[in-house]
Amino acid sequence: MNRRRFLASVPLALLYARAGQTLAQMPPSAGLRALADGKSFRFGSAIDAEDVNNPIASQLYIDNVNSITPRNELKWNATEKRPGVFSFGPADRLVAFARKNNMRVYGHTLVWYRTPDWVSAITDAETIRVAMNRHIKQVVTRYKRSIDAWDVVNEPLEYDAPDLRNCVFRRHLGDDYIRMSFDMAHEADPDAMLVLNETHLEKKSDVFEQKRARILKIVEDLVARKTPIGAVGLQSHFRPGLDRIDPERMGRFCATLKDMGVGVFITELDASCHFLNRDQSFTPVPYAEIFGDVITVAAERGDLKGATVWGMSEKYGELDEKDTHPGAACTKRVNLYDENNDPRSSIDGIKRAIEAM
Ligand code: 9MR
Repeated sequence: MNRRRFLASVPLALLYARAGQTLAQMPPSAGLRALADGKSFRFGSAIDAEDVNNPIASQLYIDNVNSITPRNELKWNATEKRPGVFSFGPADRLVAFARKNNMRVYGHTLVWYRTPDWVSAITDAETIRVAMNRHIKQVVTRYKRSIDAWDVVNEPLEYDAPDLRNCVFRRHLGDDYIRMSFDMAHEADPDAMLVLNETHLEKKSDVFEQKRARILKIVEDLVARKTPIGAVGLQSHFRPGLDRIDPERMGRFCATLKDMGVGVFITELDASCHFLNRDQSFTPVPYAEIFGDVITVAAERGDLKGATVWGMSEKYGELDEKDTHPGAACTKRVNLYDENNDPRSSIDGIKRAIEAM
């Protein structure tokens, strides 16, 4: 019996006992997965390579999601640190975990301004085009049978402005680098759903409305040129105390995409708390609302292809930027389970959103 079969045969309670935790700390056994499967809804989480070696962390994924997104393992920085030298070990382990547990895998990400130094040092169009093509072809082809959706271009716009980023790809190939990336990915896997992933598209503010308008223009151009874009990714990293969802304008955005035959995907849903104390008059909305509302609006107004949270448990999760924000209300980004692996109300919000589908 291999380790996985052995672990699968051990009741969860026993795993907790073995890991020195009390039964009271166990998450509820009926996680979100059964609900999502029942609704044929793709519900996922970002995962780190080390999570699959930890029986408690991995059980949280098994209980809750039918899709995983490797958080960092498929980024250019991880897969092709040196030109033409590819390494896939950690990504392969996550894909194997998904296969064993009958989960889908969402690929993040092919073309992003955060590249290895050798890529950003490229100085001409032909060299960057060849590097892009080799990278996309190699990575997408390798996972053709195991990854069915890709963030092809990630964060093409400035964080707080509606302008295209001056990344190395755009510097040498012009705005057309976006279309080229999608065409290259489609050539490598014609069946994959190809996604344009961006920040702040779900939030209130005039600048973010301008970002929505800019993304719509890009998608319109892609569709007009018959470039195969399946969805726009709404990252949905919420900063309670600073920003909140704009149901009306986000809804209109999702509906406009739907009219063009393009879906939406909630790709990186989580909350941070370093802004909580910034606005004393701000009443933070409960996490159930933050996590639930964005899925509900996308499902009601757009063609929602799935939703992914950017981490399952704060116990194994990423540090928030507390150090740079004195007085921050917490140290970890808010996920579905807290630092003791106790469920948060974010789970209830997601549950309600999926139940209503
Ligand atoms: O959560 C990711 C963190 O572990 C990485 O260090 C960082 C840089 O690669 O990226 C984080 O994930 C980001 C994602 O790739 C793109 N959207 C914003 C995410 C959160 O910062």
